[in-house]
Amino acid sequence: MSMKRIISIQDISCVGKCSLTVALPIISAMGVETAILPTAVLSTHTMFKEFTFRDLTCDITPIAEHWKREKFNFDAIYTGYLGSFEQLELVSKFFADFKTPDNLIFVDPVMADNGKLYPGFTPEFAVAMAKLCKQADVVVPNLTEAAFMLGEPCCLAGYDQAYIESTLKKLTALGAKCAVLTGVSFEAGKVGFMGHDSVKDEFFSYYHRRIDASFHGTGDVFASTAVGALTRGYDLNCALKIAADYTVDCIERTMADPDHDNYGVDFEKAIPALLKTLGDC
Ligand code: PXL
Repeated sequence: MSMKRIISIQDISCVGKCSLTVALPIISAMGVETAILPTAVLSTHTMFKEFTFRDLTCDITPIAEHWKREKFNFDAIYTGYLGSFEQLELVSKFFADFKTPDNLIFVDPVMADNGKLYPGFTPEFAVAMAKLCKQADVVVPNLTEAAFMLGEPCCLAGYDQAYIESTLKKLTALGAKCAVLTGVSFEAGKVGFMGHDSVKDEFFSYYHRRIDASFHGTGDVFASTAVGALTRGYDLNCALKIAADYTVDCIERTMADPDHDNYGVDFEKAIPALLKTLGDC
C-alpha cells in the first residue's frame, strides 16, 4: 500500500515548537507523508515579543494551482493557525478543490485559549472561522474557541454535561460532521475531550489526569497526532485518545526537566513511546 499523505496548512513559527515545526516531525514519525502549505513565516510564535511576520497569502493560489495541474491527492487536509480573512477564503477554496469522497478535512480553529483571543484575532474572525468549519469532517476547538465561533460568552468552569453536549450540537450544526471540544473537565484533577458525531448522532469522551501547567503548542501536538492516527486508519475516538495520551506524556517529560521553559513541549522525547502505543489501540 502506498504511503498516506496529509497536507498541513498553517504557519511556520521558526522557533517556539508549534504549528508546522510540530506537525511535520510528529506526522512524519507516524509514517505518514506530511506535505505543507506555509501560510506565513514568523520568527517565533506570537507569545514572544517583537516577532517578525512574513505573510505568504499571495503564494497560496499559485501553489494550489500547480498541485491541481499535478493532480496531487491528499488523504487528509489539516488546517491550524490561519492569519487573515483572505486566508480563510483561500483555504475554503482549497477544500473545495481537493476534497474527494474518501479524504478527510480536519480543522483546528487555532485562535484563542483561557477565555482570550490570541494577539491579532477578533470576534469577527472567529465567526468567519466558524464558516470554514462547515466544510470540515472534524473540528477540534477548545472551549474558548468554540464560544467565540458561536458568538457566546466563554464558560470555562462550572458547566455540566448538558452544556457541553449542547455546545457540541451547535458546532456540528455549523456543518462539520464531527465536533470535538478539548479542555473539558467535570471533575477536579481530570480533563479531556468530548465529541459529537452528527452522522451517527453519538457523543464520545475521554478524560485523563490534569497537569497544572500550561505550555504553548500542546494544541498543535494534539491535533497533529489525531490527524496522523486518523490517516493511519484509527477511528475518531481512538485517534483522539492516542493524541490526548501522547500530549500528556509530552507535558510530563517536559516538566521532568528542571530547566524547561514554557515555549513548547519536548514532544521529541515521547515519539518512540507514541509509536509503540500505535499498535495497541
Ligand atoms: O500553537 C498555536 C499557534 C500557531 N501559530 C502561531 C501561534 C500559535 C499560538 O500562539 O502564535 C503563530
